[in-house]
Amino acid sequence: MTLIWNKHFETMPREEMRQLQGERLRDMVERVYFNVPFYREKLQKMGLGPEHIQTVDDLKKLPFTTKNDLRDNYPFGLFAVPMSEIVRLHASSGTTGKPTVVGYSRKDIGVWSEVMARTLTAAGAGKDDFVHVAYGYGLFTGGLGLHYGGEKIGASVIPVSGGNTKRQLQLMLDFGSTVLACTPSYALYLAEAIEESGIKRSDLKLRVGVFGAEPWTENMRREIENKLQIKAIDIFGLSEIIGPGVASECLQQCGLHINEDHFIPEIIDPDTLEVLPEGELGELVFTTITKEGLPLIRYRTRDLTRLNYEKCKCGRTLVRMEKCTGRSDDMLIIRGVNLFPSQIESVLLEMSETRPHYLLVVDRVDNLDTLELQVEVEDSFFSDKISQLQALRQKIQHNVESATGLSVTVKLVEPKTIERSEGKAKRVIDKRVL
Ligand code: DLL
Repeated sequence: MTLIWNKHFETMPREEMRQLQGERLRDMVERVYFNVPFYREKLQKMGLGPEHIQTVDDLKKLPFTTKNDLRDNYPFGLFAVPMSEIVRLHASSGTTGKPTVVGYSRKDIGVWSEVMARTLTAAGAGKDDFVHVAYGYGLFTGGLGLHYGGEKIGASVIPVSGGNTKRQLQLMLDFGSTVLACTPSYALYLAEAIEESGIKRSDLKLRVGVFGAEPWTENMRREIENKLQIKAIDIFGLSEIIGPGVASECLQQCGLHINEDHFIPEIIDPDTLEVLPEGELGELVFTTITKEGLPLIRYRTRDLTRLNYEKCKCGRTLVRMEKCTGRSDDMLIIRGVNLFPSQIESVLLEMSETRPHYLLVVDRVDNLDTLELQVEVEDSFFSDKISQLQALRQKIQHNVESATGLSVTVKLVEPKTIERSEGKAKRVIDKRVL
């Protein structure tokens, strides 16, 4: 049985979809023009007014929006409705100290629940399922996104959140979780924990997993599917656009259907910013056309993928994006948490004992990401007592953790031992084999 949550939009003929997108785009551009000074000024400078945007073909006239624009307007500067209309705030990593803040109106929360209901339905979940949400709850959008979608389809939602693996397994066993929602690396970690715990696979009712928030490969999919004996479905999203629910696979597992009645995708060349033809690999850009709280015009995701407009075997006509495995910037995703090397640099620059010469070594040990920070210490400090170096290590660890939410192993190295580069500094060694 092919399950589709919203047949009307998910199987809409392409011509009709373009028409709808055009109407919604027009309406959205008018809203931001009159409500967001940042966009009004930007459009005015380009000699554009709402009257210039009539159809989807006019999209290419519009300017791009970047994460830096969000940072420059921190925290609420790009919101298009008064704060009294905002019912929820979430945040994700910014490129330096300040996070990227996103706001939702009540209607936005409704749209989010709708696209998450589509996501879960496409993965084969329904009202008889127990959805075990092991994505983090909090400012991260994973936990609450899956939560609202799960409730919307009438499933029994188990809001376990991340961590405490032993308890996760106990609940999975006792409550009979059927749908697992977490990052793919945590799914593998859980699989091994199940093996070690002595719990028999036949005692668990798991059937399917909805995994995302970080890149993962077909190899990793096979490993998860074999180890957990479930179907592993890829789900994609980003906080700026709505959170999870932007795109998701169906049971055919051949590309992620983009909810394009809400988010129009384009693929651009990240260097020339030219729009690329269908099927070419490039950077994914989204324009939100229904969002009220934080509508974004041509937002550059930095994720690399390609689009396929062919109708899927499942019956959906929604455009599909290929599994995303790369980015056009240096953002890392470690245990599902986004990290820009520049965030580490800001922490080190604020401390007098360290120099901003550092190297991040990322690895995956027993399916868990590890992060080591090698950092050069000021000359005067290096000759000091071991206990002082120990205290410094802890201080860096603490500062990095409070700035990024990630635990890190710190290794202090002597001045001038980290390789200098004549061009772009090499800040990261990523040893993970996905
Ligand atoms: O990761 C939202 C999410 C939560 C998606 C739960 C799926 C499941 P952010 O923290 O803002 O939002 O991070 C967004 O994560 O630009 C991609 O680089 C990466 N990403 C998200 N999903 C996938 C995926 C959430 N399925 C950034 N495959 C995005 C590859 C992904 N990368």
